[in-house]
Amino acid sequence: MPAIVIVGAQWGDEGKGKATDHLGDRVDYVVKFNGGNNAGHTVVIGKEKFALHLLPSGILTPGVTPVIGNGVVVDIDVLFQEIDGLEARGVDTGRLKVSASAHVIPDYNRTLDKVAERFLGSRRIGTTGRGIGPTYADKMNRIGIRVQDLFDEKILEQKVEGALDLKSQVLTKVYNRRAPSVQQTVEELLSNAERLAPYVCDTGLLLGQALDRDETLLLEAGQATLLDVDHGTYPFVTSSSATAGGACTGSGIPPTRIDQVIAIVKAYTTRVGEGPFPTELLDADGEFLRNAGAEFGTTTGRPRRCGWYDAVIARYAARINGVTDFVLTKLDVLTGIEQIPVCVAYDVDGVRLDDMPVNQTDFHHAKPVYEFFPGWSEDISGARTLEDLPKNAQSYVQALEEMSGARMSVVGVGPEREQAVVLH
Ligand code: 2SA
Ligand code: GDP
Ligand code: MG
Repeated sequence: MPAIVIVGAQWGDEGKGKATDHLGDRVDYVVKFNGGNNAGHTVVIGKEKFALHLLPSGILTPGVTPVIGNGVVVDIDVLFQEIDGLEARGVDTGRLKVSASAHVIPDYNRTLDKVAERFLGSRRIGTTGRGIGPTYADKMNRIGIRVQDLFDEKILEQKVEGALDLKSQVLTKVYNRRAPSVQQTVEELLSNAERLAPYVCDTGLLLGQALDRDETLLLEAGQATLLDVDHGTYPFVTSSSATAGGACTGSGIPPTRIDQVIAIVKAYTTRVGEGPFPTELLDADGEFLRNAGAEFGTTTGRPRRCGWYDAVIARYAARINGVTDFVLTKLDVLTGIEQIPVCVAYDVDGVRLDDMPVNQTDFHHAKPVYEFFPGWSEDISGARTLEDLPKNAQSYVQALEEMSGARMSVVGVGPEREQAVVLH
């Protein structure tokens, strides 16, 4: 059986962690294929709340093998902080596998991320400051440090020297910061290498063999479609491939082995960081969504920008990712709103567009064309079947399905594992 991909359809924080955890007991491997500890996935199990950053959400399911794929960038200190935190709460993390080809985040890249943002001023991206962008830049620039380099000190020294030859100039001449010495960086990277060694392997081979044995893989994206470096709202994106295509390059699984692509989409929209957001609400409605949906960054605590559901974006995500199923989350947050606006198209300087504009400037000018749907006031957090939902909530889900380009298979009605209506 299959390889299933889970992606975010919007700008992240759609509830991918909960969805991955929900599928956890039906899969053998959960693979994180992009991003790093910029991600924040919240999983609520009974009274316990877990915030995962670098570890795949499957770490919480006994029997599942969690895998950090080659497409991930790894902050080794954060990795062990997370492992220690989970172990202290009784979670067994011993099955974790880490790709030998994943890149590591040296301290100089955290510094560069933060100072570059300050330097950019009003043109900043609003990054999480975790060194993600500079580390992917190094990967593409072929001066990155990989997990496997930590196990050969001579090679590591050569690679750090090569990287610092270029990066020291930027740190000192452009940003007026002190550059670390080669030895300092080597020591920093080696400090946890011995502890890391037992987790490291050829994860592509491991996953390929698992597929040959008919085992099930869940490939879990960090961030989301509109934060993807190719398909997102560039330059206001993260620096990795967060769409379904990235699941292949970031894990070593070929496209022909992917059977299902599930996109997680919120019943409204949020974004954290800078960049265009056509349905953003800067009024009391936005405040209502932020409070009712507890929309604050899982990693940085930043308040998330909130707006209505955008069907243009959902259709785009369906197309780019080849979505087979949507999981619609946080429907419960809309309870109590009399008329729910949904963006069905954009008005760009007087022209109606049903698809994402090709040009970024047009996207900055896009004004939402709204249709309105009657709301409901009943508490829906206990609903488990479609019939348990009020008629207007059923119609809202149906309308979103019709305009979003794929079927809605699950509807989330609360943060807990079992708070979901399964439709297919
Ligand atoms: P980066 O740090 O280079 O990846 O930032 C680039 C952009 O990507 C956005 N980004 C995110 N957006 C939503 N959620 C993310 N994870 C955390 C969460 C965020 C947090 O789950 O809440 O805690 O603030 C995430 N990670 C990156 C980022 O805001 C920039 O717009
Ligand atoms: P991710 O990055 O996509 O995994 O999402 P986050 O964990 O950053 O943010 C999603 C938040 O919504 C988390 O706090 C989840 O516990 C919560 N959540 C997920 N699904 C639902 C739902 O259906 N209803 C409500 N009220 N909260 C949900
Ligand atoms: Mg998140």
